[in-house]
Formats: sequence, C-alpha cells, structure tokens
Amino acid sequence: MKPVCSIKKSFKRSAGSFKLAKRFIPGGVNSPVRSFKAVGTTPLFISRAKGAYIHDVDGNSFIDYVMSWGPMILGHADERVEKSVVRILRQGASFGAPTGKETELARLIADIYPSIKKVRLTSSGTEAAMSAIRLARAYTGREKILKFEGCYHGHADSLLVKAGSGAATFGVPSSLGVNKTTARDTITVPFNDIERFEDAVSEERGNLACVIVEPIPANMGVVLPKPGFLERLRQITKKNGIVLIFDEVITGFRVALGGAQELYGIHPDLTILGKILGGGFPIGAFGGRTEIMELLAPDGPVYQAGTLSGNPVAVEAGIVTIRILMRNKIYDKLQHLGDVFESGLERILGRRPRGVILQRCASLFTIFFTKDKEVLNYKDALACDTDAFALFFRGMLKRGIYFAPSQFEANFISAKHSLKDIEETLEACERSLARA
Ligand code: KE4
Repeated sequence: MKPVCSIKKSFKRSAGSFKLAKRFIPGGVNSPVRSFKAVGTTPLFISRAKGAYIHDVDGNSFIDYVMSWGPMILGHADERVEKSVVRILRQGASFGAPTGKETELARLIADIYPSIKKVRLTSSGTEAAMSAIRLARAYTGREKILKFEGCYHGHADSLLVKAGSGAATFGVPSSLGVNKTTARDTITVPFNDIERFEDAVSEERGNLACVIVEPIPANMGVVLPKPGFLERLRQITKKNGIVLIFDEVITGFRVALGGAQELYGIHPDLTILGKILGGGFPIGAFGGRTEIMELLAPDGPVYQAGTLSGNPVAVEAGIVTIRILMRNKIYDKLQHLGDVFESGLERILGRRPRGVILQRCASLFTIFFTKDKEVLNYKDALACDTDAFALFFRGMLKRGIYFAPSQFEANFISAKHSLKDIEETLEACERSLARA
C-alpha cells in the first residue's frame, strides 16, 4: 500500500514494543542508531517492507530512504532475490564448508573491482575492516593506522576513535572500553585536509601500516572529497609503502557498480565491501592485491576466520543482486531520481533562508542543517543544528517519509523508488522545512 502523506499517525504499538524490547535488549535495539535517540523520539517497529515502502506495527506506511542502511538497492523483498534465496535455502542454510557459489561471488567481485585480485568473505563490514587492518600490519610490519575523523569502519576497537555513524550521533567520538594503548596506535586527521595528512605521514614515517578511508564518507552525513584529495592519498601512501584501504561498504555497488574507485579511477591496495554485496543478508568482504591477501591463513601467517563466512544464503542473495545491477540500467535510473530530488530541493531551499544544504553522490544523500557552508569534514558536520534536523526528521516521519534518523547518516534511493515518490518526498520536505 502506498504511504499517504500527512495523515495523523499513531505510533502506540511501536512505543509498546520498544518498552518491552528495553527489558531484554540494551537500549531496546540491536544497533544504536536505530533507537531514534538522536532525533528525540522512539523508534518505529517494522512489520514488513516491499519495494520503496516500509510498514510499521501500527499500520503506518512510509517511503523508505534508510533501505536497511544501504543494502536494499533493488528495493525491499525483490521477487528475483527472494525466489533464488528460497531455492538455495531448501538445499541447506549453512555447511561450514566451501561451496562453488563463494567462488562465483569472489570472481564477480574481482571482475567488477580490478584492484581486487583475491577476496575473503565475512559476515559483517566490521569483521572485514578489522581483518584488513590486521593484514596491512602483517604486510608492512608496522603498527600504526590512520583514519579520518568522522569516518566509520565498524566497531572494532582500533577503529572506534573519532568514529562517525552511531558514535558521532551520540557525540562520543571514541568509545568507552577502548584501551588507551589501542587508541594510541590510531591516528586521526580531518577528512579533506591533505596538509594535515602529509604532516601525520611525515611525523609517523615508517610507523604507518595503513590508511583506511571511506572514499565518499557517509557516516558523518555524505561528504564529498575535494578534487584531487583521494588521488593525493594514493600517491603519498604508495610513496611511503603504506597500505591504502578503501572502505566501500556503503559506496560499493552504490555510487557506481565498481564503487568510488570506479568513479575516481583509483586502485587502493585493499577494499572493504558489505551491505549491497549481501542483498540484505549478513555479509562483508575484504580483498585486494594478491601479495597482501596471500598472507591470510591457511596459507599465510595472518589468522582470520568466521563460522558463517561465505554463507550460502547471503552469497546467493549477493550474486543475484549484483547480476541484476550488472544487467539493467539501474544506475541511470538512480542518477535520474537523485537529480530530480536535488533540483526539486534546490528550488524549495531557494525560497527560504539559507542554512540547509544537500550533499549527494548519485543515489546517496544527506540534508545538512548547516551554518550555510559546505560540510567538508567532521568538524563542519558537528557544527550542524541537530535540533533543527530532529524537528525536520519528525516532520517527515509524520508525513510518511522515513529518512535516516540522524544528521550523521546517509539516505538511499532504490531502484523501486518512483518519480511520484520523489515528488511526495519533496512536498513533505517543503512542509517539514517550513517548521524546522
Ligand atoms: P557492519 O559491521 O555494520 O556490517 O559494517 C560496518 C561499516 C563499515 N564501513 C562503513 C562505511 C559503514 O557504513 C559501516 C556500517 N554502516 C552503519 C550505518 N552508517 C550501519 C548501521 C548501524 O550501525 O546500525
């Protein structure tokens, strides 16, 4: 059923579900950002989703731009993925033994990402990121790593230092429970600041194992790299024997089939993938240069493992999803929908006092309640008016639009969103912005 904007909605059942959940689950959720704490309200409990629409336990319907935080690029409950997954499921859900399908997915990844010669599958992006870092340390024999403030690479200890996403949302840039010694081995510099990056590299000369970066950060909201920034990262890391890791968990298969590295024509040494790769099922992957990847056990000395790594169901969902993405002109459609949204929003914003901007790459976008300036880094993002964003978010929810519940997250357009959905979303934006 299509959502109908501006009908007064009741959220009573979600509120009751949340109350019960909190008795048994910390914060009532299995991942912090879902709690809606950052937007001053309580979360929707979802009953089902189809295409671009999501439906909560109170019977409300919404146009969904969270899309499970990115994986559902084809839209929710895609029949082609569903049919294939059911067939695979009937042959057994998990064996803990190699299957030919894992090789098929690995080969697909290598065909689409020329920088990836070998790849290992995991069950989450976090696992993939922490494994890639262990590999980089083993390959270089160095201990320190460098990340960019506001970028998020999952919740492994060494990466929860000025992390984005949930940590930024709760204004806790580095998590309790992370040892000082661990944090000490993680250097952070502002994204888009090549001078600070060069200084950090020269200060740490010979100690830096890797630089890990979201090539288009989406965990402080969507931030675009300044022209030449990524290219300079590649040059400087290559010159200093530092492993460059592109975290494409969000951008992979999203901003282009071959991710940001296709858009910018840059070959990192290692790449992390996830989300779309599993078509909505638990997955992560890390891959890259043969000489680095071959250090992994069982042939090499770097241990890494996972009970459900390469799970047949997730692998099948990923293969079907990627083959559809390769076949259809989905990226043209996503680009067009994003263009229509952007030009519509620009018209709306032009009619009101400045202070709200859109930052976008293809079908990935964030509306920033900024002090009128481009958001180039974490400091700029933190300066945004999160109260105004929260008011806007609640206004959109009331009007049937489900945006990411945090100023420091991205929104995702799927292949199932229609021009009508975009128009309804713009209409809701205009009304909600009038009140924010
Ligand atoms: P997972 O461990 O959540 O599969 O992936 C971690 C990860 C790694 N790298 C990037 C660039 C990511 O965005 C993520 C996870 N993204 C968040 C949303 N920004 C997942 C949502 C959540 O944490 O609930």
